[in-house]
Amino acid sequence: MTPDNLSGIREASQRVLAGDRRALARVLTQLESGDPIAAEVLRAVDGHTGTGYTLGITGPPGTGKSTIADRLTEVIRQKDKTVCVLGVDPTSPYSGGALLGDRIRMQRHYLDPGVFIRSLATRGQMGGLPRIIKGMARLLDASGADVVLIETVGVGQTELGIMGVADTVLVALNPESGDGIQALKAGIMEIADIYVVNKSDRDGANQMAAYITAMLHTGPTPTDWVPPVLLTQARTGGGIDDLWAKVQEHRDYLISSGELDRRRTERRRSEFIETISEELVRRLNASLEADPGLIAILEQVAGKKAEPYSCALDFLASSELPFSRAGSTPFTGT
Ligand SMILES: Nc1nc2c(ncn2[C@@H]2O[C@H](COP(=O)(O)OP(=O)(O)O)[C@@H](O)[C@H]2O)c(=O)[nH]1
Ligand SMILES: [Mg+2]
Repeated sequence: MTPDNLSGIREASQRVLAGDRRALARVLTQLESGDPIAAEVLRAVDGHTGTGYTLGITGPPGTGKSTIADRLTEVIRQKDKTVCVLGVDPTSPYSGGALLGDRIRMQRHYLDPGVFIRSLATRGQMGGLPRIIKGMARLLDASGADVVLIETVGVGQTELGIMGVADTVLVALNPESGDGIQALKAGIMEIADIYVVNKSDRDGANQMAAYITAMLHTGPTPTDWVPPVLLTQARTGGGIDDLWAKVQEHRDYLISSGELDRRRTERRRSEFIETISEELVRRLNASLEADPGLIAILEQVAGKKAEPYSCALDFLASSELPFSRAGSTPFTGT
């Protein structure tokens, strides 16, 4: 880092901590693009994180997650708390932009200095949330957000990632949804702290809620918190006050049981490990294209001049990774 960079980092960090939205937006962009400046800002603001509360909203497409986020924002603002909304949508075709519908809906909050909205298109990234969401949420927290709302779309396994970011996870489903049943079967059960049957103006809302409740009672309940099932009509705002009250209740439960600290501690551990493994894969892929030595080995392996498994282990042993030598017994697949 040059002295220029250092003073830039200091200034950016101070601005983020002061809640400067433009500085915040810039650092988020830097984080997205892998700019090392963002890592330094995260380092600088780390001691100022932990006061914000992170709420994840997930569920199948079209269930009303954005509408719920919009309504919750309204309720939270009425309580004079500040909100940051992070929308994560892998299908969004706009680079770094929101789905048009979301933008229009959230428009009324754009002029409110107590609301910061950001969306993230995860172009083609499969298997869960992009890891940098965690850093983003921490930046928003450091900037003074009382609540960080994160909307993610999907069902089942791809949504498990939200557990790694949010303190409380809401799962939104709809009455008539076969997709709801699918979601439940696909393992979304394990991630919900609160269920929301939205569009309860439609037929079958009570049945859907009863179905979820029944499923909950057959499944294992590993903690004292039994996820409640709430009915909402996000389009008109119905049930949103109750939903926010439940979120508070869950938060209180997490705090009094020590679970909030446990979740957050685990989140930091896994972010560290995930970052290393993701970075290693990224660097490996870069080397596969640029490192003549590695390219030569790869050709030998491909051309049956060398054996892939033993060669991979040899390569690891000869590379400069700190954990590539002693004691690194290879995974044997058993
Ligand atoms: N009937 C009804 N429609 C709703 C309700 N909440 C949201 N919607 C509509 O459902 C559609 C999808 O909502 P959206 O929030 O974009 O869903 P998302 O894809 O889960 O974010 C929109 O047309 C909303 O207006 C509701 O309570 N009742
Ligand atoms: Mg949405």
